[in-house]
Amino acid sequence: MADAAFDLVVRNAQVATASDTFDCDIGIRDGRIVQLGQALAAGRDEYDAAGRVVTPGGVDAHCHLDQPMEAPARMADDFRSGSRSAACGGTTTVIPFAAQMKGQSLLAAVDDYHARAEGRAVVDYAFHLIVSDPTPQVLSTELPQLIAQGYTSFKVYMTYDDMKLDDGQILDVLDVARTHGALAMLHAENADCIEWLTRRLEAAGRTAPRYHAHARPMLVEREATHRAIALSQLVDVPILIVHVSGGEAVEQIRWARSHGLSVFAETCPQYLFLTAEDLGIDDSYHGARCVCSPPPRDKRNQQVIWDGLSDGLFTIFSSDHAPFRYDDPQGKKPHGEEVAFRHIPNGIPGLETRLPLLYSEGVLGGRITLQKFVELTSTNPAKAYGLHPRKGTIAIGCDADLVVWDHRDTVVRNADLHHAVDYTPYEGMGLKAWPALTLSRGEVVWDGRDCVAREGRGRFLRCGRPTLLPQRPEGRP
Ligand code: DUC
Ligand code: ZN
Ligand code: ZN
Repeated sequence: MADAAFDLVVRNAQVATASDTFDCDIGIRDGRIVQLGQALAAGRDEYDAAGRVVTPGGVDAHCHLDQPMEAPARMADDFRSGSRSAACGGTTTVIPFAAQMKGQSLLAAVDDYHARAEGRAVVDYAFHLIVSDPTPQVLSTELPQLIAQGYTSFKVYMTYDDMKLDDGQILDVLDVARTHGALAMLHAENADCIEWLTRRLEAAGRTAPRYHAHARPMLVEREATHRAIALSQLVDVPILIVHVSGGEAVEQIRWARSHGLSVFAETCPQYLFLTAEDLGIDDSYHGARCVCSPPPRDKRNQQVIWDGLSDGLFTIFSSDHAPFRYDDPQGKKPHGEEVAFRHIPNGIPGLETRLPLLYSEGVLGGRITLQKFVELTSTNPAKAYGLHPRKGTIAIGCDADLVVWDHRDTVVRNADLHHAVDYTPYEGMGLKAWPALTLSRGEVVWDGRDCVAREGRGRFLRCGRPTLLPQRPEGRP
């Protein structure tokens, strides 16, 4: 059909956005949504969604892909396998981290990360920065330059020896965020408390994976969350606390909100579906699979996280996909050894399962509305990182990034996933839905059976200013 009005029409969709649900056909041309309505004209291609729920493609605003690591650790997923896995789970935009090593220029870190992504990604991607060495050159020149070029968010660590900043350094980078309109993401755990506890556990011979959770109790997250809030208040700049794991951190954030502070929060599937027991109830090494930071807590804390998702405490739901193979000398068994918990690479895979888990257990489980699901997984991350409205919604003019949902019983099996990790923490879990189709800029990237995307088709996205808050008029301090 040479002169069809549309390249593709998705018919009979039950469209869900962060605010509405409506039945319509979706007309797509040149990768964008160009018409929404009933009985649209024929397209060159047609897909009958047959009354199925259609949501905007997911925006996974916290994932780690091919991030340079200290040997022997190596991330299992590069931009190819990671973005394929994303597409198959309904995610059409990923925002991993260009990480500065101490002593390295931030510009060099970004150049290196582009080289890792180019020609490999199958869905669109933007970069956050990780600032681990805020030298005068970085603060005065590199960071402002990168923010202006579309890298408008950066992560700051309060723990991890190779990444952490002290309070004075955090104040310095928050000040840059304020001046240049960037969003700072904070990893809030108290490094000195963790080190002190780790040494005591080691002295007592308690080095099995499960002790990772003992070394990072809720208290160390609560204290750092409080401190991060205070630092942002001092500078008068919004912040986003990433991967919030439980009640005591949530209480700090509620306190900040009740005092009118712009403190945003993100949580992740592991804090809804895993507990510290998944790190082991005895000294076996299997629990290394679920070693991540902050660690999963308990059932009571899971409920606090669910409550925060439904009542607006959380703004963003991300995977924190940090892919390390279990049975691998570059993964959870460094040099092939079962090591003390301090040496186990932190992180679990979750790019592909993020949306199906929350859709099944949250929306179909009656815990959150469909609108809230879209808001948390797509619209808000797109707004927070300046990608909205191109990404994160279904409206005329947006990129045609769409997920058609199939409501069917399925069981999570790592063998069915597309990442390069040799396990999923959710193996055997029964779900009620999975994407039947994922479109990225109008192209099918997941057809319900296979990833059919061409390697390298994913485009780099320059981020604008965060639009979660009313914008200050230009030039006003
Ligand atoms: N914790 C992080 O801070 N990043 C990656 C994975 C993890 O567990
Ligand atoms: Zn982190
Ligand atoms: Zn992370």
